[in-house]
Amino acid sequence: MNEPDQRRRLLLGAAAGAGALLLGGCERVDSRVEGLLASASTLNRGVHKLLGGRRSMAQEFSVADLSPGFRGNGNVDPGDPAYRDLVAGGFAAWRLAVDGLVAQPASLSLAQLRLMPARTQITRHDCVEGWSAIGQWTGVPLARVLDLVRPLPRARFLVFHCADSFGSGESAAPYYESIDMDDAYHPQTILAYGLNGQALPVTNGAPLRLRVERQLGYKQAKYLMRIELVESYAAIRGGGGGYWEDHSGYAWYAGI
Ligand SMILES: Nc1nc2c(c(=O)[nH]1)N[C@H]1C(S)=C(S)[C@@H](COP(=O)(O)O)O[C@H]1N2
Ligand SMILES: [Mo]
Repeated sequence: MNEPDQRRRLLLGAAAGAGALLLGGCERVDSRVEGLLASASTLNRGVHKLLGGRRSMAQEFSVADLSPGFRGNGNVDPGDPAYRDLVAGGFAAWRLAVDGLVAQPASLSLAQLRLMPARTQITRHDCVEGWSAIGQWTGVPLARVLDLVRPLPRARFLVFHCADSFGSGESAAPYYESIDMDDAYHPQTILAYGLNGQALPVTNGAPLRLRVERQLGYKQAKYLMRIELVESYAAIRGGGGGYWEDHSGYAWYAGI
């Protein structure tokens, strides 16, 4: 039996188990099953697993398919003072912190990231606001960074903390996002420092942004400052696992 078949069988088995619990009456529905059924994004994630598997690859394109330009969306020129200082210094002082549930926390400069194995991929970005663009991204596979920091067995999610925020003063809410380990180790999940053969521009998230190619635009966190490995994101900010999840009820798992 090949691997997707095995996964499918496991999942169908789990679904049958859940059904049996439901038939047994409400008092017997265990809370894990309730949580699963309550969450559309969990269902979406389950469906993704079922259809071809989470390890399937997003479509890649050729240079001929590239959009003439890659538009920016959301924050495109963050005014946050700490970020302005980094821009002014040509990002020489920028570091990516990787910490939380890891054996070996790291603080990585752009030069260090550029020395690591690189991957270039041409993919389509789909924004829920109704536009798409095809761009060529270059960066270090997130899996290689995880190899350096060695996640602890308890780590289940990666939270990406960004330099930019929406709103100002007291009500300023930083952008952030999160993904699970399946996506973190996926070969097309990269920390990109290049777009269309150039250094990643400020518009698109300089100096480093996430590309997690099987999910929608809002998961592609720009202006990365810190990756925190956690067991749960429930206690972080609004608890939804991301800025738009917290503020507009977007699905946590935005599979495409
Ligand atoms: N830090 C940060 N990341 C972000 C956003 C943002 O405003 N801030 N916007 C998101 C949304 S909704 C989209 S569609 C893409 C846009 O990426 P682009 O500016 O490169 O087009 O980034 C996502 N990541
Ligand atoms: Mo978006």
